Amino acid sequence: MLKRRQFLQVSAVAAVGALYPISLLGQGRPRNPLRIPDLLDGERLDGIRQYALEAGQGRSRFLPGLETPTLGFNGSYLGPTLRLRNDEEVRIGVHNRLDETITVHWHGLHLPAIADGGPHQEITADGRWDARFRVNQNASTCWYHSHQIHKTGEQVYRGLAGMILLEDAQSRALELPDEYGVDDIPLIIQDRRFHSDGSLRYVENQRDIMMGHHGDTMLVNGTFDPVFVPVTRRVRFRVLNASNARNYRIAFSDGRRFHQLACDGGFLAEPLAVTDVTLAAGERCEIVAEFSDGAPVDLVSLPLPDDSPLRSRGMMGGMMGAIANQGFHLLAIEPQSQLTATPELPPVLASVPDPASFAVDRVRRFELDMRMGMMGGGRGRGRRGGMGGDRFSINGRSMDMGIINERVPLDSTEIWEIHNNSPMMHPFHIHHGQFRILDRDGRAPGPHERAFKDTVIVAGGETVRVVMRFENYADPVTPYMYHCHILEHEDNGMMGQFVVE
Ligand SMILES: [Cu+2]
Repeated sequence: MLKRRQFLQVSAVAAVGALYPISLLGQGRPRNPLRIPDLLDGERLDGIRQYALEAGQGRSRFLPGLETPTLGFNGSYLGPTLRLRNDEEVRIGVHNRLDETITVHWHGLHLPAIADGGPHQEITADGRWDARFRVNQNASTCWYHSHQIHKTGEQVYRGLAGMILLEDAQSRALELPDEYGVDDIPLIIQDRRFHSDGSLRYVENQRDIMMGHHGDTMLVNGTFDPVFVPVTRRVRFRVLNASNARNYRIAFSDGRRFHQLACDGGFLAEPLAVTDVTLAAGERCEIVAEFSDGAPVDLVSLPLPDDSPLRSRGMMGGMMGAIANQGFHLLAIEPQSQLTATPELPPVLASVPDPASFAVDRVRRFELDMRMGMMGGGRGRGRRGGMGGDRFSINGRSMDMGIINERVPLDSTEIWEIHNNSPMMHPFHIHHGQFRILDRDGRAPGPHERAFKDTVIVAGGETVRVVMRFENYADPVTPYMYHCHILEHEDNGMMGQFVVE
């Protein structure tokens, strides 16, 4: 059970930090029904399942009485949920109706580099781009978002993101809640900052870059102060941290237990009973919660524990402590009076191979650095100097579109040893596919992350080893990316490129 102190922190801190004090939320006035993004199933044409996305500008109503200029796919904010099926050929056509260049990256998908939607697959203003690939991986919850060089943070912040549900034979065979929008619910969690006229505030000072841009107002699926009404006893939530920088510690306000089914890249071996789950930027999880008692409850984000490895160290820890201490209400849940029965969770979800059994061809090391400027810290390792220069780097280099940093042989298995030289955590994301976590500073990963992942938390000072198979798609010219998923860090250089050849 959660400690009483934690609940007090949730309400106290949220009241201070939020644009609309938490005490006013949901008290005697209607909340906003949780928006459910449209489900895009595609249309089969000549054996290819075709999807169409159109990026455009819009105006969104988030806050009472205010309009916010936003970006979206097929709508004013965020995009439809794409449902993909394993082994199907797909074509996703993207039309960029904006007056700026974007890209659309399929985060978590294993596909050819040319279809990845990274910074090299630019879609200029009014341009079109087709991603063609064969779906080739386990059932999972992935997402798509802009990956435009130096602009990813801003474009995602304004709305260029959406969810992807990947099905396979295994996921269809399991008796899990899977009726989209009814008992299988996407939760795209984002924090935003607003001007008094309703427009979005983005990166206002160097701190927003250094710590990553954090907001004081929560949106779930682009809904402010949302309420969800369960009609079934069990509900599966697919939780995506689509925030630019913020870590969440997701829990229920009454401390109830729930089950985690999956992390980024697919199912855990069996459902894991937990009372909270932590998600860094870019990470996903699937959870199932019970509402049989019919009692209303809130989904919240709790302050990080005092000893959390996600807390920054040293001077950075002092600066970021206020953020780590924040708690937020995310979603009010008010079950309908009559709830439809749903089957018990299956005891076994998937067969998940032991990462220690992988035959490894090579170990590569990646060192993450952020230079603190006037604040001190970091280590000088051959970077170019100057304010606003290479403050964020991997192996001493900031992202350079013209440099391939690593060349990985096709059909090889590698350990990537990621060492964080900086005092704050970074969620490290690798394109091309899914990996397993071998260990953290030599210790086994937690039970919640013993499945396929594409984004891994690397705490300040920590060394995390992941093992990944590089296969199926060789292209000596077009690179995949690896980077920090705090988007302001990515945009400012904590990113590198590799080819599989
Ligand atoms: Cu970072």
